[in-house]
Amino acid sequence: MQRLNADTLKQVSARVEMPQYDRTKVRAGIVHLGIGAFHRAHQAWYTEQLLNQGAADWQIIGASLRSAGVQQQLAPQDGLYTLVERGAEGERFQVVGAVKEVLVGPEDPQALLAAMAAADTKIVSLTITEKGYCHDPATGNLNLEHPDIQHDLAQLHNPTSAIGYLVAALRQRREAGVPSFTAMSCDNLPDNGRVLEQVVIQFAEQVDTELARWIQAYTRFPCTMVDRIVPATTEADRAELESQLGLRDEGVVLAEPFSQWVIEDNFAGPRPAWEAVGALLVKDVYDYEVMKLRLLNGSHSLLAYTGYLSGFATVSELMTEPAFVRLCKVFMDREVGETLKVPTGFDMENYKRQLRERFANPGLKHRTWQIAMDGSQKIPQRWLQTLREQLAGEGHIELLCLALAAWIRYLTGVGEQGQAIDVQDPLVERLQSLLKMYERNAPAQVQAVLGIQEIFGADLSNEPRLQSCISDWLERFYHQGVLATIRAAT
Ligand code: NAI
Ligand code: CS2
Repeated sequence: MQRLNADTLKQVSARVEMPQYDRTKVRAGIVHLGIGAFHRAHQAWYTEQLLNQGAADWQIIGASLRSAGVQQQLAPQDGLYTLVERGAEGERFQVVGAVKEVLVGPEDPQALLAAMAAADTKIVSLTITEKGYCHDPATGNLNLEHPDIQHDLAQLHNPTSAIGYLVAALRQRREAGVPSFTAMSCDNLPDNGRVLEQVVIQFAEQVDTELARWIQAYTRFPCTMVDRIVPATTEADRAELESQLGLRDEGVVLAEPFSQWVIEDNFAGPRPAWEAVGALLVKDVYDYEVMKLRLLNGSHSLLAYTGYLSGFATVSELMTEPAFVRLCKVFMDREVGETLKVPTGFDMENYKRQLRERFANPGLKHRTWQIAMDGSQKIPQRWLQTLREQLAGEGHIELLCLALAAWIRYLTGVGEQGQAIDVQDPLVERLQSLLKMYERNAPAQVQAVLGIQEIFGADLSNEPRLQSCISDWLERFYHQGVLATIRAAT
């Protein structure tokens, strides 16, 4: 089967939307670190619409700081890939041309630094996952013990972390008299722009305090709230698209029809007019971020651990089980809803109902295992802030404790039929050795995990109400199983 590329583009079936501009006549003004599935279905998609409207300065140079996988997918396709939107009403196909090329940091760090230091590059955006910020999730401070940070402080000319790349590129720009750029985090972190600014400045202070001052003065770190459910693409997805497209596309990404992007209007220089294609430019992103991280991502993680342990491989599958729909609704309405400030005129009930419909979208096979990844980096912003506010207000914590018990049960790495669970987490060794020490002793396991202050901070580590509530759920999971427990509790 022929491969999608600039030459075969004209063979693609008519029902596929195409780039409406001459890709040889547009320039790259954005470098994106972490060119995974989400970037290609979200930021690149918004930018594609702008290019289709005639914008000429905003093509994207994508970069991976980890593997050459996406470069190997897109380079033979001249950067082209298909975005497939799947919803309950059907699907839509669009070939996206916004990605000019993909660089691989580990293979050629100087090429990537040159692209980031180029005067045409006005924006460096990031989707590097929560763990890519090398920070302490509880405080937001740069983790100076992190091996990538240790490496980059010693060899800044040859960085490995995104933080190292940003500081090295900014140093080159300063030395060359090139104005600074805007560093825009598009990851699911609260105050993501502030977190990025803090770790970049703290890193630069270790290298050169004058450079740190320059970055503070001239670089901008806008916060963003990003939202579109984009599962990892499977081989089955690629094979299915091949028959629909009539061409092989290794870089295809799948997403739900829904998309939202709220951006703090805080840029160092020129920027794309993303507001012309549906993004929201605002003074303050905080309320949008909190609502999305606590309601959508908080529920996603709750359903991922309880669903996976109950034998459900995907979110749409588990949303066919009434007990999970009830669990999700009560969690949203009570545990989370009670802590949210509702923007004036915002229909919160509709937003929550729409979230449950999005979870139930039969067009997407979003694996519970994928969402369950990196819990130690996700849980602080998805559950723990809500928990702190509920504890302070003597409010409801039951289902937040159920969620934490499910996470701990998942971390043991042994499923309810004794099958091994492939737990992916930067702290997996530490977490599993603690749990192994107190095998199936729920109170001791809970106390040990709560004791990890990088995750739980000093306050939650010593919170007695938490200890007993989480242990009760974990006991029930060990004795009755997760699904039976949830059916009985909801
Ligand atoms: P992905 O697995 O397709 O891509 C992850 C990207 O991050 C890859 O380019 C990888 O090389 C890079 N990466 C991973 N660890 C890194 C590290 N330590 N340092 C630097 N780069 C690193 O995942 P996907 O779907 O693109 O998601 C990425 C992030 O986007 C998520 O963690 C989340 O913050 C955000 N996001 C994802 C959504 C989704 O539904 N997939 C929706 C909203 C936000
Ligand atoms: C998911 C998110 O994998 C995960 O952690 O909860 O990627 C989720 O799909 C997005 O935030 C939706 O916008």
